Amino acid sequence: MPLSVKRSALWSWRALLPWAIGVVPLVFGLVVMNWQIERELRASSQATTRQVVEQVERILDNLAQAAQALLPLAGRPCEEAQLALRGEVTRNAFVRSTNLFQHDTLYCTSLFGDFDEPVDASDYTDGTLWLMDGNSVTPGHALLVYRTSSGDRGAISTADGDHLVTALRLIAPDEDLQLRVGNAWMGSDGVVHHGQPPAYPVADVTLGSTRYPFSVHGGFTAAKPGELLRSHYPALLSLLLLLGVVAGVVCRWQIRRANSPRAELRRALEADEFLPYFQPVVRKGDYRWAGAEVLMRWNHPHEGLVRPDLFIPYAEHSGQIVEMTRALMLHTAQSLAPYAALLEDGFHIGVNITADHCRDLALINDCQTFLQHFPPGRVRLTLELTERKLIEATPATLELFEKLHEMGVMIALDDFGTGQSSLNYLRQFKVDYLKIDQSFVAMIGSDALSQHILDSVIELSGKLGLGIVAEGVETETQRDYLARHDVDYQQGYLFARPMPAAEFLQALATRPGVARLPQDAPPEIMRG
Ligand code: G
Ligand code: MN
Repeated sequence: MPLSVKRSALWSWRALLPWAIGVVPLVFGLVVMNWQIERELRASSQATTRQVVEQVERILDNLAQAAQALLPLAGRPCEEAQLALRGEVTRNAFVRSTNLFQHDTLYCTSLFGDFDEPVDASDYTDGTLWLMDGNSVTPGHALLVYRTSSGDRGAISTADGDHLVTALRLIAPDEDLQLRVGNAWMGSDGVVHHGQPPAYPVADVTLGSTRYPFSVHGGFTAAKPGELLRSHYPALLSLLLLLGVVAGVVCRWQIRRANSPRAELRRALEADEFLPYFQPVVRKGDYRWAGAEVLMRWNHPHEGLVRPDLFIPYAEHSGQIVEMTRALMLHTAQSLAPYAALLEDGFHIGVNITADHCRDLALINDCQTFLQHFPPGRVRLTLELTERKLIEATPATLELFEKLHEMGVMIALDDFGTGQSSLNYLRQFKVDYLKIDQSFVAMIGSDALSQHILDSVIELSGKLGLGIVAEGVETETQRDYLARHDVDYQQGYLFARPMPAAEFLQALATRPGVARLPQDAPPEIMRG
């Protein structure tokens, strides 16, 4: 219901709110799912690092067992010990080679027997463990070396790097894992590096062994949570998307509903924003005020005073016009009744009524309530029915109009000449007045055909004994023409524009020649 020409901004909060509400479930869901995925990844990372630690400890248990068994042989001649060295290699699944050393020299190996190579205890973390990137037998191939000693003698056992790679790869194929020994580390590609290993962006976990000086480091790449989200939660994601759409649509619908003409009119009715304006109707001859037409105005909190043609069509369409008219009649009675003394006896009060209002006998009550505010005979209530939307002549409506007549309520056919009422219609409803539409009055002196219609209407009303009111009188030429043709009443800007109740009462009180002088009128309207 546009009440003014200004348009609301395209991207107002009303347009944006449904989108914002629609996005909420998705964002909220994504945050929760992301949190859930990170928790799962961390738990998985913790479990896999523990498994890898256990597997590497198992390998080292093999190495330690072999080395411990050989330790008593350290210092003995190689030919004496060689068979025992080979025996340990054969018995232990993970042991690739066994060696003996004395005085920092490796002097006996399971592969070559007698040997001569320096051994540096500082290569070993805690003197025990060394992650080598290769030796003379297999250069560039990782080796895990275990060392145990007693005094300056000791035994060394080695495990092939392939066992470590297998552990890293098989336990967690889709997780990145590293084995760290001192300054050296190895990824699942089997290459040994030195220095600080890279940290993992997601679920970075480091777990050290309690029994051997190594640790296992696990985690995931930054892309992992996104991959999981897409592969694990497609149904949940679609559900969230659907929820978002539903929430957005519901929100939009609610906003529309709250801003619908119906809701806005209901609010205005409850806030009592519909006011009566009064336009005097003057009598032929002396042009004194014989009555007034009540015209509805909407005192809108933001739009100011709104003209009825901008909202009456909506009110008629929604059926709210009946309640609005009822409120307007009450308002009118309440503002005029205290100053009833200012009105001549038989002062006409014209109220515009829509066809919907004539559906049942409630209109009788409304008229009674209105008239009860005034001393008997002080006002003549006239119901103005527009000729554009005629009331159907049913037994119920005919009964209604019969009753209205008995109460002394008059009927005026508004905008006469614009519709198509028949003589029969005028008779059936016992119409008292015809209000000639202002378009005909405007043609006085100019349009020959309209003037002919005007003359015919005046003549017809005379023959039918109907009173006649000319609307929209703006010039003295029009006024005088209508006076010459014996039109009973005139209404228009020439005499007065529609005005609020206070101004109307003020004018009534101060006009010269008002029949009844307002001795009994309260003083506030006499001022100004
Ligand atoms: O349809 P109905 O006759 O009830 O409405 C009267 C309408 O005519 C109101 O909108 C009122 O403001 C308007 N009106 C009253 N007098 C004049 C007038 O002299 N000239 C014009 N143009 N409009 C008028
Ligand atoms: Mn009217």
